[in-house]
Amino acid sequence: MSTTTQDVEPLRLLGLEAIRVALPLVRPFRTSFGTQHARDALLLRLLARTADGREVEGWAECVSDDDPFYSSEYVVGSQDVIRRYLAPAVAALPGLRPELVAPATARVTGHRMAKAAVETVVLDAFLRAYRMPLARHLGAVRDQVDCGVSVGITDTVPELLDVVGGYLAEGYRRIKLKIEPGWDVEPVRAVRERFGDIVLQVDANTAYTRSDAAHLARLDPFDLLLVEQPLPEDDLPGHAALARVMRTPVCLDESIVSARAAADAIAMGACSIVNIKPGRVGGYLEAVRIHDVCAAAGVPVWCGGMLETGIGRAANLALAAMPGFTLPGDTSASRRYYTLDVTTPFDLDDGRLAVPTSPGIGVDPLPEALAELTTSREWVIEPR
Ligand code: SMG
Ligand code: MG
Repeated sequence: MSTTTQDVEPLRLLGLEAIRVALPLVRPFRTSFGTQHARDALLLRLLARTADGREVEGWAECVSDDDPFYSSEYVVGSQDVIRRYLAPAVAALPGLRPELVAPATARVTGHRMAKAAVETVVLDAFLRAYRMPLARHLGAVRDQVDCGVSVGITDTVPELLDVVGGYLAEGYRRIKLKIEPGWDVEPVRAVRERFGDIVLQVDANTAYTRSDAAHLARLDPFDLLLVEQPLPEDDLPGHAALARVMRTPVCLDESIVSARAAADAIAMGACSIVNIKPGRVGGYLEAVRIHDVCAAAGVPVWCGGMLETGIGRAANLALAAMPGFTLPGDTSASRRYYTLDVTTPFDLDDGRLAVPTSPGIGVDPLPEALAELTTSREWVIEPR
């Protein structure tokens, strides 16, 4: 993996803009922690100058939600910590390089989604400056990736079957059902019975406790690919105990906040599969380290999703093209989320999305769409 940029000149920071965009979801997304109707997303736009005097732009998306329910981060807080702490720390660097961002911001505890956005906007500008696509920089081995889709909780089982049937007709290669206590064995049974041998998995978003182990083991007869994050984020021993009583492989999402967390979870038998979300772990550089830890341990990984706009989605597709990403991700087509996205939409082709090939993340916002969706713009570092 060539994830360092030591061999090229750093950039000089000219300005950093925080742009908030509001995107209504095509259908509400219900999980064990609530129902989302829209995304209030934070985009970052970096202006920088190369050593040889060229001006370059970088783009990134912060994946925090409106509310601190999936994680402790939320979009207003992310923008605030970027404004007060992260951007000034980066602006104080003598020169900008992606791998300097994490050390420069390490004094700030947590706020990984905000840190990821800041690191990614530097990474994007840097790779654009040197005309290197992110996928190639990360060591991608494929030019398209297998896509799954995450299906929210519905009011009734027939409604769920309609939604799943629609996604299968669109070509998705894997279905993930959100579950919670009271919505688990029956919907899984119904989907398995109706659609037969599809690739099927479930995600509980921490909704169960250790005492639910015997109940969760009732999912075993349905041959699920995995059960994602059944227990609280900080309960690795509980996941290890659950993995001993369930046949279904345990996959972790919320618990995996770093490469060290991944190594620990694997070593203690708390998971046998890992969902990698760059935002949750502080950025693409840490995501690559998690990929490498998992690959060394023979643990398959897949790319999670945070209802990203095309800006975040483009970068995730580059990550998902790395060799260890052997399972379909939550990298769904743009139209599964939004009727109008900030970039040219990503469309499914035979259940796959193409990995962008242009420099950096490989996509730009469409000016008209961006203007229509924007709710506020703020220079967190005034342009100079
Ligand atoms: O981007 O398709 C997507 C969403 C995938 O289910 C998804 N994400 O726990 O994995 C997860 C959830 C959390 C995010 S909901 C905002
Ligand atoms: Mg999850």
